[in-house]
Amino acid sequence: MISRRGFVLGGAAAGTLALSPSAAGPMPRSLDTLPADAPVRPFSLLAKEMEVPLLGAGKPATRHVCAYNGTPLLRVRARRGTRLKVDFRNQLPDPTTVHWHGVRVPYLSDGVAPITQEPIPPGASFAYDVPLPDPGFYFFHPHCDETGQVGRGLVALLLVDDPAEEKVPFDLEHVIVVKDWRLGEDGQFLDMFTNDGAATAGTFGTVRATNGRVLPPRVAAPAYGDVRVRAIVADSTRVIDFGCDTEDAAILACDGQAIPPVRLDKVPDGVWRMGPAQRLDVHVRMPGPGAEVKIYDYRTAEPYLLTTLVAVDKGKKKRPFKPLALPIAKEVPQADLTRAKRLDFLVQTAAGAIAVAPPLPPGDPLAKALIDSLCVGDKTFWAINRNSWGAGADLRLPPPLDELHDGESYVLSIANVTKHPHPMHLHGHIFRVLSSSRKKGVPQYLADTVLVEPNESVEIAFKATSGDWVFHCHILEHMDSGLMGWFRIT
Ligand SMILES: [Cu+2]
Repeated sequence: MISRRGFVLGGAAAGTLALSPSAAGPMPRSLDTLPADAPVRPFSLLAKEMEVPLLGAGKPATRHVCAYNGTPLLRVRARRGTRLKVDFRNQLPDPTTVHWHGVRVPYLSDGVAPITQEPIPPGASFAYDVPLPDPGFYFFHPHCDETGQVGRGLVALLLVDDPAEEKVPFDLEHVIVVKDWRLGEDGQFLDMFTNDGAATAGTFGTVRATNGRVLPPRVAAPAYGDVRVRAIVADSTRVIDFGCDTEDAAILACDGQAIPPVRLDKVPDGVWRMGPAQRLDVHVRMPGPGAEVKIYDYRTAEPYLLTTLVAVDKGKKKRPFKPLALPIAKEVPQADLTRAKRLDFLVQTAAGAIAVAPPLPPGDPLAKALIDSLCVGDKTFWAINRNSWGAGADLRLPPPLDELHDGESYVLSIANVTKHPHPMHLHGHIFRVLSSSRKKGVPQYLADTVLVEPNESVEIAFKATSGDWVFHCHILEHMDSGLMGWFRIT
């Protein structure tokens, strides 16, 4: 089998040159985002399967949970301005890569197979150069069989601290990772990709969980104290309406990028809608001793409890609520809107089966192995401006959505003409969400992922950085069934 797969990989490299991004002309320069003398932190990272009692004690443990460094939903902290020198080893039974979501890395460290690197085979290693120029709340995950590996838990948080934040006097930080598990009654994983799901809102987990556990956390916090709640939707499918049952709460950052605080009760419906990959920092002021603050996902018919904060007397006195602002980072390149070029993109359903280029029929086991080894799905349901990411036996890389220029400013208009929301993620950039055709009264904010709802169009602006960068939906089955394109920026 190994030699057969080896043959397939070799055949792919030799036979389908159109898959290589170099077919689109000379590769762009991979630009560093920190000075060469920035402090370096060596970081060993290992991806491996393990057995974890996801359903709790007394229930069957789940096999084939994927984790980094032996810890499902691992948390990594680093200081802004540090360079992570990542020594990554793949001990999974399948190829993988590591993508540093939201981090402005040189594009050759972006982890997108087959655009920026080949998939890392089982047993192999890869060195990632990960400068951390901006403070924020990031995460990392594979960009190869993403639906399957992320679905089985291969996600880690990356919290990049700014020394200036240490002066903001929070009493407690609480992280909420929204990620369901897709398990059968025997506690074992079900298929993550289903045709019905991929063609609609995505395939949901069967068990809801917060921070990997079925029981929502109950956390003690000082009465009248200030809690920094940091929420991430690490699920492949679920969209939530983040909210809480106190009026003393304010949004401080979106996707880890600070904004002037916005009281949660001042945004429409008092909730912040977040799709897969989106993050939110919220300041919650605790009530008096013994009282509780409940944080919910209000999107489901019955609000789903994400966390209970329990106020414990620590001698703090009651005082009026005033949101604690986070320092606003200055390093993120900003678009010049007076000179920005406008580009229009339509997120749509695929017109139908696309032409199959290479000669292997889809049922052929070699074609299946080829697909597995090259990190593409085998169905096409979605498209951007009529282009679908290569799927099935169609291993051609689509042409770039556009060729942009390093240092120039762009406004992207993204219109969703499908019946489902799509959280659209642009790699390598932190963009400004300028406006929405549907959400009024929402301030502009910086982000790396923006939720575009049915019949909505949003405008985002960014200053382009050299590289080959993908732009895709973060409902992972949508991405795996066509909803991805790429920009070549030179
Ligand atoms: Cu989508």
